Amino acid sequence: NGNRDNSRGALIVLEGLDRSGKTSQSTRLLSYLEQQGFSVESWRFPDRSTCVGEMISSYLANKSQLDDRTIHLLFSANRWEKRSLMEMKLRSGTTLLVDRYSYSGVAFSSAKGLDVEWCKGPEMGLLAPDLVLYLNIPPEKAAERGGYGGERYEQLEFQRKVAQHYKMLCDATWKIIDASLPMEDVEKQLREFVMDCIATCQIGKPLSQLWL
Ligand code: NYM
Repeated sequence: NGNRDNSRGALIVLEGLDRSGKTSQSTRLLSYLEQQGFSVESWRFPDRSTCVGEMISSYLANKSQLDDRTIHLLFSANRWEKRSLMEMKLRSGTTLLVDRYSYSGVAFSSAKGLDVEWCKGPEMGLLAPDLVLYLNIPPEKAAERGGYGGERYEQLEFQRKVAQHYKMLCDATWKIIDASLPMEDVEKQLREFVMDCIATCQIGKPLSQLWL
């Protein structure tokens, strides 16, 4: 880890609709990588532990109202407040598995009708992921999975729009995985992509920035 000059950890992001299985998969990946002896941490956005995160959490629980652009910028600020720690961890050789990132930011806000380019603006300059694992599931199927928790956005009609907006963000760092397959099959595919990605970062792939 971190001994060779440009060796670093990988920035790996999981994205997908609510109930697509991101959180379960990221837990499984974390323990797999730990068992393999990698230095790895599991992160998630929104990070509800900060002041900004508390505002977001209260908005999601419908305990406060904010206009669409304001909440968008708070989600973004919540990533910015973690950027330097993120960079430090990666450079010291720790791989980060991140449950949601800027793609959620843009997909959810633009699904409300905000302009996509406007939504991308505040994300520019955040660290670019080395790999985005998109857990692809039909919105109807996700809705059948044990129901939604009742937070804002957790409604079938809206999730359908989010799915369309996610698709516009897909680039070369994305792997699209069929998340309606059994959990073990999904996990197996994720492991392969992740192991490849970690190896590339260990040999010194440079860190880059998002959407500049
Ligand atoms: N969400 C998440 C956004 O709208 N913008 C963002 O930038 C991020 C990171 O928050 N429905 C939405 C997507 C989810 C909700 O996420 C809470 P989670 O993973 O359920 O805690």
